[in-house]
Amino acid sequence: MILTFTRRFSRQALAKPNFAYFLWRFVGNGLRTGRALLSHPSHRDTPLIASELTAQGIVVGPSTRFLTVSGQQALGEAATRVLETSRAEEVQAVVSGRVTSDERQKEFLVHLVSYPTGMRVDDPMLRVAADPKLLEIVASYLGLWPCLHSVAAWLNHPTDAPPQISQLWHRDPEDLRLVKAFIYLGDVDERCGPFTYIPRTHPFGAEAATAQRFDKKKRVADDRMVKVFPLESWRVCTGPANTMILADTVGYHRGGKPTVGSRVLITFTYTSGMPITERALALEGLPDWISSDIQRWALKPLVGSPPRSEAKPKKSRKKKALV
Ligand SMILES: O=C(O)CCC(=O)C(=O)O
Repeated sequence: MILTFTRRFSRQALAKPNFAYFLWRFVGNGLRTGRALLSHPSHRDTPLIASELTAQGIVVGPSTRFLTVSGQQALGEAATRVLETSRAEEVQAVVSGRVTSDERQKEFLVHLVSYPTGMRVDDPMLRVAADPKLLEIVASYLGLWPCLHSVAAWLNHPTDAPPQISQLWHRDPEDLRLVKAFIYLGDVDERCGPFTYIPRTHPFGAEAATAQRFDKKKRVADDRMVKVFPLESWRVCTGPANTMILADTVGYHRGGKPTVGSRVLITFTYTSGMPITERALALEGLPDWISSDIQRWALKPLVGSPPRSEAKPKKSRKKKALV
């Protein structure tokens, strides 16, 4: 029932809280909101990071700023595996153009991981995604304990085609407010297709109302966007390996269009317990390494089928990795 209200606002950044938002936050996600309101941050810099995310819609820094020590160790393991996959013959054949990508839509992207039968609980990517500090930051921004929605690893490579799909400015549809994390596994400069964001165009951001003029179109090209938001206001997220970006991607953003070299990254999406689109991820069980309630709440809905109180989601296409 609540989804009937929230779905109407998918891919829109609310400038002010409305009825659908209150229903979503305090009824649909009432328990998650209560847990967030009653918990105190265990990491000293969480409030500062969350307030930057609240004001700008984006925060960028080295992964050490957002992850606990064990999360950083898990990231090291995950990065080794993903980078190894990115060097596999099948992947390089797509990058060099010898073979066409089996990704029907995004020909500029190779999926490096997939979980058709569910993600293994000992997967290091899951440990990073469920890192307690990262979850605490996301919870502090959303004002509710989040749920992990998706996990992916991509290799973006140059193509001859003009910018398309996620390479054009857009808003994401998964929830009324959400957080996406991107972790670069290699250095990313202007030529590798950095993630780019227009600060303050996220829900309740200072530019949310101004940016609504683009909302009739699903995708917007640079030449239109620049007329309202000048180049200097764009946040172009270049950075060395291990640069981590947290962004509410309901705010306007666009993805990499590499011109030289490729970009390898890991990405996670966090939503409320009542997302608008279907979770693309299932877990074989609840990991035994979980040490806190916030982790349990982030992962439990992914085990088996979603509980009734959680989303009754819209269909989304499952991604298939090449290797
Ligand atoms: O490729 C990127 O940098 C961003 C991808 C994107 O637009 C998205 O995840 O919504």
